[in-house]
Amino acid sequence: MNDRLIFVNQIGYDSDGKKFAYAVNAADLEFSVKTYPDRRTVFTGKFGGALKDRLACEDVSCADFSGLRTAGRFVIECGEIESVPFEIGKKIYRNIYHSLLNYFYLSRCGTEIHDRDFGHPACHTEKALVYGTSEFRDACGGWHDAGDYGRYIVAGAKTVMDLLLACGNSDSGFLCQDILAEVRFELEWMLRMQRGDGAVYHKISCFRFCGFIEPQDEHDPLVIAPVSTAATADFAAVSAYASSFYKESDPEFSAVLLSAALHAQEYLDSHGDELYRNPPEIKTGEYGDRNVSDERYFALCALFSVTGDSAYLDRIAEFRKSGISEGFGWGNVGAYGTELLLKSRHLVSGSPLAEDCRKSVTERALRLLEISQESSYGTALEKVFWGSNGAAADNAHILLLAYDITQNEDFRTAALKQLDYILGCNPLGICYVTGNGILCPTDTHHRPSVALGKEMPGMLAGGPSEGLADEVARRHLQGRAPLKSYIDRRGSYCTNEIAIYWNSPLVLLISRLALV
Ligand code: G3I
Ligand code: 9MR
Ligand code: ZN
Repeated sequence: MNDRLIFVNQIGYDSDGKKFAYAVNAADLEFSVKTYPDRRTVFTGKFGGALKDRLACEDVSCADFSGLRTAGRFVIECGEIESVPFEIGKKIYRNIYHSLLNYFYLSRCGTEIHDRDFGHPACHTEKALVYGTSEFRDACGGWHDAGDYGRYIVAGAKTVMDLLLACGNSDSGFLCQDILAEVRFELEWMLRMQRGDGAVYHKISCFRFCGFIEPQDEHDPLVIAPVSTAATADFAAVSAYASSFYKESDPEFSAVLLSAALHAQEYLDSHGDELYRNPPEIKTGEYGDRNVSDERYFALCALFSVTGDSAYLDRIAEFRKSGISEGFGWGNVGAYGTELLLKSRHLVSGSPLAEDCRKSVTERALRLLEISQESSYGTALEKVFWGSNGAAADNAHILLLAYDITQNEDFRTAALKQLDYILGCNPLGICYVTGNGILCPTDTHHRPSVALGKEMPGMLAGGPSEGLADEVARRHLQGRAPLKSYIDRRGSYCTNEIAIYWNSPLVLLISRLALV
C-alpha cells in the first residue's frame, strides 16, 4: 500500500487556520481524520470534485478539514489509503523556521563556522583579482549562494530583502534580532563589493565551479566580476532599506549603509545601463538580466522610503508609467520597490501613486489567485522554471501583500496553499525542506552535504523544473508532468540544488502567516 497517495502538509496546520489535504482519484470519497498512533476518528468529511491539474496532469481532489481545531498528531484515511502523520497545533513552525535560518549561518563564507556537523575553518579568505585589472581586493564574507560557493550581489540582495521583510513583520522581537545579526553578515560583505566610485561588482567566485568539496578546500584563484547596473541598483536599494533597521542598535553602521546607498545611486544617475554578461573566462553563475528598469525603480523606492525626499517621486512615477512588473525574483525586483513605497510613512495614502501601487499589486495577485484556484494543488505557478519552489514562495509573498491591501481572505488562503504545496501537498508528496517532514530531499546538489556525506538540514530544494537543464534530469525526467519533473539526486542541479534566495521567501512566508 502506498501511504503517500493522500498528500498533507508534513510540518502541519495551525489550529485556527485553514486545513487542506489532497488525493489523486478520490473525487467525492469520504475521508476521516484519525488520531495518531491510536487512530480514533475525530473528523469526517468528503473530498471535493476532481480537478484536472494543468501542471500535475492528473485528477486531484481536495479535502477540507479546517473544522478540526484540536491540537495533536493525526492521519487522514480514505478507504485503504492513509496519509503520513502530521500535526495540528499553535506555533508548530518553530523548528523548521530555526532550521531555515540556521542554514544561513552555516553558509557564511570567510569565517570559521562552529557546528557539530557542519563546522569548518574559514574559507575563501584570500584577496580576489578584479577582472580585467591587476588589482587584488578584499571581498571576504557573505553567504555562499547555493550548492556552489559563489557570492552574487543580486542573489544576496533579494535574500536580504526577504529576511528584512520577514523581520519587519515578526511579532517576536528575539526572532528579529537573530535575523538582523545574520543579515548584517551579508551586508558587510556587500559593502566590500562597492567600488570607489559607487558602482558595485556583480559577483565574486572562482573562474569555474569546483567539485563536491568542502568550502575550505576550494583554493582556485578568486575573481571579482565587473560592475553592473543590476548589482549597483539592488545594492543601493538594500543598503538604504537596511539602514533603517540598525538606526537604534548601531547608528554608525546605519549611517555607513545609507551613505553607501546614496553613493551607489549617484553612480546610477550618471551612468547608462551596464548589463552583466560573464566574461568568457568566468563560468560560474551569471545572474544576467536584460531589463534593469525594475532594479533602478527599486533603488529609488527604497531611497524615498527611508529619506522621504520627494525628488525621488517623479522618477518613481516615470518608471511606473512605463510599466513595472510586480515580481519578487532575483532578476525581477519591482514588487520590493512597490512594497517599500506602500509601507513608507512618507507616501501620502490615497495619492495617485499610492493608488496605482495598490492597484497593480492587487491585479497581479488576482491573476495568481486565479491560477491557484484553477490548479488542483492550489499552486500559483504560471510555468515551472528552475527554482519553482522559490517562485511559489515569492508568489505567496505577492498574495500576502494583496491581502494587506484588500483584507480579502482569499489571498491569504492562496498564500497558505503555497506553503502547503512546498511542505507536502504536491504530486510527489515531498516536503521540499531537507531534514524536515516525513519525506524530504536527502541528496541535494549542495557541495558541503555531498563532501561530508550528510545532508545539511533546513534547505529548500529548487524543485520541479520543466527545462531539464542537467544530465540527470534529462535521463530520468523525460516526459513527466511539470510538477513531477523533480529528482532527489545530487547531479540534478536544475531540480535539486538549494539557494539562499529560495530559503528566504519561505522564512518570510512562515513569519507573515504568524506560524512562529
Ligand atoms: O524567465 C524566463 C522566461 O521569460 C523564459 O521564457 C524562460 C525560457 O527558458 O526562461 C525563464 O528564465 C529561466 C530563469 O531561470 C528564470 O528565473 C531560465 O530558463 C533558467 O535557465 C534560469 O535558471 C537560473 C539558473 O541559475 C541558470 O542560469 C535560475 O533562475 C537561477 O536560480 C540559477 O542560479 C544558480 C546560479 O547560477 C549559480 N549558483 C546556484 C544557483 C541556483 O541553482
Ligand atoms: O554546481 C553548479 C551549480 O551550482 C550551478 O547552479 C549549475 C548551473 O550553473 O552548474 C553546476 O555546475 C555544473 C556545471 O555547470 C557543469 N558541470 C557539472 C557541474 C556540477 O557538478
Ligand atoms: Zn567560502
